[in-house]
Parts: sequence; structure tokens; C-alpha cells
Amino acid sequence: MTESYTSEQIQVLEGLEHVRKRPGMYIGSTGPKGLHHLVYEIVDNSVDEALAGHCKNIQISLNADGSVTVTDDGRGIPIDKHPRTGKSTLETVLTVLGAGGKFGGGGYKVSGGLHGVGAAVVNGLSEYVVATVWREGKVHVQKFDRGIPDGGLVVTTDNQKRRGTSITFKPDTQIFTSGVEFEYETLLNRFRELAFLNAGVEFTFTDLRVEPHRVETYKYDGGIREYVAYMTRDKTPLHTDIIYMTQEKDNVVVECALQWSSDVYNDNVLGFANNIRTIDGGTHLEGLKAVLTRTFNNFARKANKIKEGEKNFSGEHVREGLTVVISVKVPDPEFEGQTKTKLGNPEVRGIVDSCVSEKLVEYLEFHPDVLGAILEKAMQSMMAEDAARRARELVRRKSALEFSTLPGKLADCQSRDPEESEIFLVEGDSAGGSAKQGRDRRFQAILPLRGKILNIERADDRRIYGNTEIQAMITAIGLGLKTEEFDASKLRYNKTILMTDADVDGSHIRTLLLTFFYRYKRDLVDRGHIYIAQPPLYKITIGGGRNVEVRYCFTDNQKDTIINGLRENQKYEFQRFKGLGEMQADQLWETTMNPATRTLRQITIEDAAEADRVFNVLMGDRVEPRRQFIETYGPRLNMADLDI
Ligand code: 0RA
Repeated sequence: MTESYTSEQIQVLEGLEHVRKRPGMYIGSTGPKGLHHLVYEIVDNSVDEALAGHCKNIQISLNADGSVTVTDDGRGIPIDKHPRTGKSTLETVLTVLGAGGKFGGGGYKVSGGLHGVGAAVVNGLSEYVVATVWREGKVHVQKFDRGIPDGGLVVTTDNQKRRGTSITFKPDTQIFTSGVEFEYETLLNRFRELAFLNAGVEFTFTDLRVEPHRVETYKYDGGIREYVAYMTRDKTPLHTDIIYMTQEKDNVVVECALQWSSDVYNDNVLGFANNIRTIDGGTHLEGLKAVLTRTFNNFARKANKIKEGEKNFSGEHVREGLTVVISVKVPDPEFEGQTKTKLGNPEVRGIVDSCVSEKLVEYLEFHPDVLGAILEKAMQSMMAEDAARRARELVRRKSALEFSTLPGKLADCQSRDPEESEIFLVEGDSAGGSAKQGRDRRFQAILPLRGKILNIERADDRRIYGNTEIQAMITAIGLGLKTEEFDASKLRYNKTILMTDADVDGSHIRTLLLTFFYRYKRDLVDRGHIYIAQPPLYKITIGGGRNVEVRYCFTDNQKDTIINGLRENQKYEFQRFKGLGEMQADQLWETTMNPATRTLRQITIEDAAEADRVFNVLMGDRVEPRRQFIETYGPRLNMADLDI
């Protein structure tokens, strides 16, 4: 093409070079998190278009060649000449850092924290990008090679006259050196969340890498109301309607859905700012908590349920049994904290307070029965607290001693740096033995768990702390008491890895453990410290003598593919692992424990909530959901195993 570079082109090249040199600065890491982040980045642009009211459908597909395609039916990224760069807006958005955030003007960008770095960053970190825009009866296509335009816009007529944008990108293996494999479940969870948060927008997610292709579609016309309904679907409601409000004030949109359940004794508060889950809280949650506490105390005083001289409800009393989703959209969000998941904008506190207050008071005045039921629950919570405190104090004095020493059966690692250390929770002594032999003792600890883990729901605090298995976990991991706030600096390992057999019993134990973590220290799950090890199901030994080749399979599909791919008459031996205990130490290391070769599944809060739900359904008092569950999934769980 041309001879010399313009200053704009030089800036573009320098920008992309910096992105490729320091990807962590833009996407956090080049590990799986950063890799998945690329998809969110592109999807967020389409979500912005949906928030602006121009797009209803977003399709995401994982393609067979490892690329991802995100297609929407919005207005299409403009292809006219951009005033600053002299290139099309499309090319500008894909090559100029920070250009994406500016286009469109107004509206709410889903940008914040690590998000919002824009399509140019994804382009810079991709082996190739193909951008397609359908607009004004034409199809416009442009390709990019590691961020650099590979030719100009190619324009053809579009007989279908469709509208929209499609971006295909293939993450660059030169950048993502630890792997470029997307995990369907991880992405699916995020798309479900986005579907709940953006009422009426349909997300279709297809995996073209597997046969048969997998497709899931999410669309919730009820938005966060359906989110709350989904989370409380197996609980007993204290009131039938989900209380919902949405209001805009000073350009901040507040949306909130609440429901109390009678058979729940903690709270479940999910906060979002610009579609980002704010696990570290922030001003929107402070505003919400303040208004709830104040409102119910005012009503309780007015109804003389709390009399003069008596103390107020605390926030915890009022929120007992509450499931709430609050989602705010802020024009200029400030995200704070190490993980950028805490909303900082001070003005949001008051805006949430006044928006929620107005509608909540109105709702409660019109629904005195709901008000009465919530006040009654708060009252019981307050009374229960006094009794619980006395029990806890007893336990605390006793446990201070017991908790000070590490459990005897813990095979600890040598490292004292939690950042690099991990602990495997292994069921049974024989598996524990293999794990101890197979591990790298420098940074891997093993805690064998024997017997059935306590059903924490029915147990009071004294029994929890008295259970040796649970006590061992609490002390080894460094969880502290249930009522203490999560303290990351006390954690002894950055990763807690559940290593159970790949069978039904293994999955029972996993459900119990996840439920334990979910209820005892939800922060541990929320902050991504819990993982599940993936042991292989089969070993196939192909050939013999010097040319022997060993393949491990983690799914039936993999096994079938390998066996079907063998040459005729090729000899092979086939072994099915019935449990971890059957594996030799070196096999266990190689397939399941060695960080270089293993696959770990990081547990999300949705996974843990699902475990909690399964647990509730199977153990809870309500017969109907249990019957339905067993009809759907078959009587796979043997209740007798569960020590309840
Ligand atoms: C700004 C203006 C216009 C479209 C978009 C942004 C847009 C961006 C993306 C990114 C992914 N999908 C998108 N869809 C639309 C168009 C303004 C106009 O047509 O007048």
C-alpha cells in the first residue's frame, strides 16, 4: 500500500504493541480469566446497543477453529468516516484504544473495572478478527491480523437488508500461552446473568466445537424479578409477589427486586453496577441496606412492635430470609478495590436510598399483611440472636483452644505463601494416600476427609464446631468462625480443591462440601477460591512394547473418539477408574494434580447456589420439590449416606 505512516497510524501501532506487550494491564491476566474476558468485552458492546434500545438478540458461538462469534441485531457499528482518524468508525473502534467507549455518546456503557477496555484490545490480542456490519442494505466486512487491518472494508449488497454487527475473533496463542480453550459453562453462567439483568434481550449461546452442537437460549421478560424468582424457587415464600421497583434519578437508573422466604435464615444480596457483579459491595448496597433497616424500624415503631426504650432491629434482623437483586446503571462508574468490584460513586448511596424508600413504603402501606409477616420474621430473628450469642460465646471460648492447632491428618505443604499454595480435600483414606504420594509437597497440601460430612443446615453452631471433619477443614483452610467476617489474609491456601470420585458418591460429597462452603463462608466461593479437580474416567493404553501410548479420558465422548479413531487391528487396553484410590500416585499426579496438565473447574457462586438448592430439595421439609427432583433426576442420591 502506501509509503509512509501517518501519525495516527503510528499511534495505532504503538497502542496495539503496548496491548500485546502488557496484556495484563488491559484484561487482568493471560490465564483463563483474561481469555474469557475477551468474550465479555465484545458481548458488552452488543449489550450496550441493547440498553440503548436498538437490539433484541445477541448470539454467541464458540466455533470449531477456536474462534468466537458475537452477533447482534443492533444498528450496526457505523462505517462512515471517523472525523479524527479519517478511517471508518468500524476500523477506528477496532484499532484505536479507548475509541469504543466514546462512540454513540450518552447512554450507559457497561464499562467499569476491567470491562470497557474495548474491542481494540480484543483485536490486538487475537490472531485474527473478522468484523461484519449489516447496514443500509449492504454488508461491510473487514479483516484484521493481530490487530492490523488486513485490507480495507469490503462492501457487497445485502438482499436480506438485515441490520447488525458480528465480530469473530480468535484469541492469539502467542499471548494466551496457558491455553485458549473456552469453558462453555463459565460463559453460559455469565450470559444467563446478563439475560436476567437486561430484561427482554435474548441471548443464544452455541457450542459448535462438540457434536452434537450445544445450544442454550436465555431471555427473561421479567428481568431481575425472574432472577429473584429463580433463586427462591425452592424456598417457602413469606409473601407471594416479588417486590419490584425501578426509577431513574440524576441519570442513575436503580432497579431492585426483593422477596423474603420463611424457611431461610440468612440473606442473599446480589448487587450489580452496569451489569457487573459487585462482590465487594459499594454505595448501592450501602444505600439499600440503610433504607431497609430504617423503613422496617419506622414501621415497627409506628405499629408499636418495638416500644419506647427497646432497641431497634439491626440490618441482619430485617434482612433475614431476604433474597434481593439490586442493579444500578451509572453513567460514570467508579470501581474500587483490588478486584475492581466495589462501586465507589458516593452519589449512588442517596439515590438508591430515595428510589427504594419511596416505592417500598408505598408497597408496604398497601400490603399490610406482607409488612406484618416481615416484621414478625425480623422480631424472631432478633430473639434468636440473643440465644445464639450465648451459645456462640460458649463455643468460642472452647474453640479458641481447639482451633489453634492444625488437624493431625493434614499433610501440609512446605510453602507458607498462600498465594502459591493449594489444599486438596480428598474423600477416603485410600485416595488420600495416593494423593499424598502423588502431590508436589512444596505447595500442595492434602486433607483426607472420612465419613459423612455434617449436614450443616440442621446442626446448631455447637454441633458444627464439634464435628471433626468440619473442624479440620475450618482450621486447615483458615476460615475462622462462621460469624466472623471473611478475612482473606487468614487463608492458608489460595486454592481449595475438592477431589472426589467421578461417581455418584463423589458427587454427593461434593454437594455436601459445596453447601458447607456456601453457607459457612460464602465469600470463599464468591472470590473464586474453590475448585473441583477433574480426575479421568478411563485410561487407554494403545500399542505395546516401546511404542506404547497412554491416553486418559475425562468423558465418555473422549473415550469413544479415541477408540473409534484407532486403526483396525490396533491393540489397546482399556481401564475404567472406579475411584481415585485405584489410581497410582503418579497417574493421579499426571492427570489430576499437576498444574501443567490438569484441568480444574473453578466453582462459581451459581454452582454453589445450585448445590445448596439440590441439598435443600433433598433434605428440606417440603415434599413436593423433592418428589419432582427425584422424578426428574432419578433416585440417584441415597439418603442414608448423608448422615442426617
Ligand atoms: C454507536 C452508534 C451506532 C451504532 C453503534 C454505536 C453500535 C456499536 C456496536 C458494537 C457492537 N454492536 C454494536 N451495534 C451498534 C449507530 C448510530 C446510527 O446508526 O445512527
